[in-house]
Amino acid sequence: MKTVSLRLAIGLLFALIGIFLSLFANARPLNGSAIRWMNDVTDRPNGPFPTIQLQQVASSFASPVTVTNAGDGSSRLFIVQQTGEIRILINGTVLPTPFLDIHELISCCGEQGLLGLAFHPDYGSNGFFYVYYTDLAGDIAIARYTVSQGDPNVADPESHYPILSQVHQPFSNHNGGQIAFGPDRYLYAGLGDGGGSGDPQENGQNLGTWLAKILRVDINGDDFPGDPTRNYAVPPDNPFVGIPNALDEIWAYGVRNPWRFSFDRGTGDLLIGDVGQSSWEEIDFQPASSPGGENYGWDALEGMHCFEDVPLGSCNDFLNGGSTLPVLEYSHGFGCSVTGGYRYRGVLYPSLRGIYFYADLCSGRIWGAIRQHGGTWLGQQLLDTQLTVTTFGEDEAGELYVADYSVGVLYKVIGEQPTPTPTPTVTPTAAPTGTVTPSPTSTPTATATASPTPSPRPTPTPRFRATPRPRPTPPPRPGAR
Ligand SMILES: [Ca+2]
Ligand SMILES: [Ca+2]
Ligand SMILES: [Ca+2]
Repeated sequence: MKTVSLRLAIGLLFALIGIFLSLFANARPLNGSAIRWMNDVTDRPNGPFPTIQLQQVASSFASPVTVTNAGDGSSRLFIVQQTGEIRILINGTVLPTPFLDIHELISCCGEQGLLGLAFHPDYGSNGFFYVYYTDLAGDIAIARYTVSQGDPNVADPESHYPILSQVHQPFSNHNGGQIAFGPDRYLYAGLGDGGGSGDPQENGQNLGTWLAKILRVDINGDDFPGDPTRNYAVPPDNPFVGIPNALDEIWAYGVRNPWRFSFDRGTGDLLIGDVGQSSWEEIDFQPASSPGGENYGWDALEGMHCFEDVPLGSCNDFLNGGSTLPVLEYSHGFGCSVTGGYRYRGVLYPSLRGIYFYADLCSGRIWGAIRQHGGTWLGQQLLDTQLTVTTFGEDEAGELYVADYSVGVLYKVIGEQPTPTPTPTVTPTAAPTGTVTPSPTSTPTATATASPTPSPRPTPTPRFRATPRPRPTPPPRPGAR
């Protein structure tokens, strides 16, 4: 009898340890800091691709170009309007007063305007956030603002503090526009090649300019006390620090117009949607372990194809190890301008986990991509919409959103509902009385939502299919010519 009790006790102990471990394994970081990195996320296994739907969550935005969250546990979404305002969506309601309105400071629109927004990783305590815009002269500016003292839903308009100003933009197109904090808490900014067509100034391969680059700066310092247009420090491990004729702020180069990029909140990897010229759109991948310095090939290459072979024959070097080729590309038979998105790390739709979402601005097609074992990526069209997708966005929990530029509607990306886990049946132990205990939980009914998407086809990246679909081209095409 004593042995049995001991075995029971040991068994119980192991069961408790098991329950504790499983709880721990399933624990997700809570809201409250802007960036949550989970290094234990493994790559999603091969397929199958999920079906998705879009669910409208808000409307009446004017030209939305960025959607993000503050990471402060407030569950708010911040929607950037190209015209210069940041709107707040909370509990399904768009607040009437903008969080910030800087329309008087910006040039707009076309490819110009207020283009990017990122919250400081410690926003909850310091109230700092950063905006990326084209100034009245059409040049690139990144500035910091601070939330107001009295109202968490209104920023202090007087708190303008330049981070990087007056970056000369020779043409009105290819202004880049994405800013985001990386897992290293540095601020990354994507700048276009300066515009025009075919990179006329050859900025892509020129390390002496910030144009056509991903920059990486430390916004918590100022290495240039005598320069009011530069208020940041250079991370000492930036790849070109100490290299002659190369600017210290450069993290990666050879991009044409990296309109939207994102860090995978699961792995810290960087995924860049780089808008092509007239034939190929691409997604570039940089692992979190990268020390930086990647050359993404523009303008020798457009996607995985020769673009400007100068000097003659040099293009082959770019194709054969001399540059970092995209992991995904598609031809202009499927659109005209890629909108890079996010890798889904939310909780509501397990079928979407690990899928990288991206879209085309002109065709409205939305793709999902899976990173396969070995590191290659497989893309699959998930929806063919009539939307003008300027941006994706993540809320604090990692759920994904898509903005339609033309009519100003925000949608949530919806996956298949997970099958409800049946409630474990508790076997009643010899009920002493005859009372009937009602079942504690009635199993929720799974609402089977009919998906309008065609069933997933095992087609590889869309570059192999070419069925152009005529559709009026809406503005702004981030990098049309
Ligand atoms: Ca050129
Ligand atoms: Ca300074
Ligand atoms: Ca490229």
